Amino acid sequence: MGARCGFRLRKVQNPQHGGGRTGGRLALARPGAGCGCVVAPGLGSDYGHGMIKIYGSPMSSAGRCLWMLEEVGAAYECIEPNLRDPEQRALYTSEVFAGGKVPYLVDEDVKLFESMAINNYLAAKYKPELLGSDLVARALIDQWSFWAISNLQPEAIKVLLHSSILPETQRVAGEVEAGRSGCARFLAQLEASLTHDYLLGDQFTAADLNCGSVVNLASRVGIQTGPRVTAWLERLRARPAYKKALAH
Ligand SMILES: N[C@@H](CCC(=O)N[C@@H](CS)C(=O)NCC(=O)O)C(=O)O
Repeated sequence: MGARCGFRLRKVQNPQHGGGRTGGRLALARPGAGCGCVVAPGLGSDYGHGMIKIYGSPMSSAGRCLWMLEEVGAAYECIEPNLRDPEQRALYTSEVFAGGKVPYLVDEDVKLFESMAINNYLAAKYKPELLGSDLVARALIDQWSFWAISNLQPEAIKVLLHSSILPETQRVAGEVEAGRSGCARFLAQLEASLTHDYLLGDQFTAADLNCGSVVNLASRVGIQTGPRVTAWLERLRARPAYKKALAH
């Protein structure tokens, strides 16, 4: 039923905060709706009270939140709405997240959008060491997270949109070039800053995950990275949490 609606649900119970790991698909029936099975967005599933719900697919901005959920070992269910489907879009935006964007996190009474904010919340709740040990470390983590999402990501998305996502008639070659050159500028800055294994030194922190998820996107759309950034990205991709969340 879920497949017919394009709605997918994956449940993950991590050992640290909730048991073994399982997976599945689910759609909840609601009479009267058109597609045979009707998603009941955000109203919960049979999968247990109190489990974090994260809306969005690994290929979207929610991917970095799935990676963080795996890093911290929280139990969660991942709901993948198809926001291109008008019926699902209408349901989700009216009943779950008014902004119409994923990721969206529901943790009992806590409801959050914006992937970086979600990640810092998850780290603070389950694995505070990922946010560094002092004020300056925390500021640097914010710095790299905001830098990545406000500088690098728009350039990488420009390349993605105008090289593959938009219909061919709407693609503008100049935008691809502009995006490539923007990425090159920011990645040169990152290359010069990466003097250790990780952004803040020898320890992996939320800065690496948040920034790395954006560099990963740039790399996936064919942007070249320098030797330090390439080695750092390989280090991040080798993490078990990255593999569980994103490498499929
Ligand atoms: N800055 C936001 C970006 C959210 C965003 O743009 N999400 C996209 C998917 S990657 C989305 O939901 N698009 C659907 C739409 O705009 O209708 C974040 O990092 O959470």
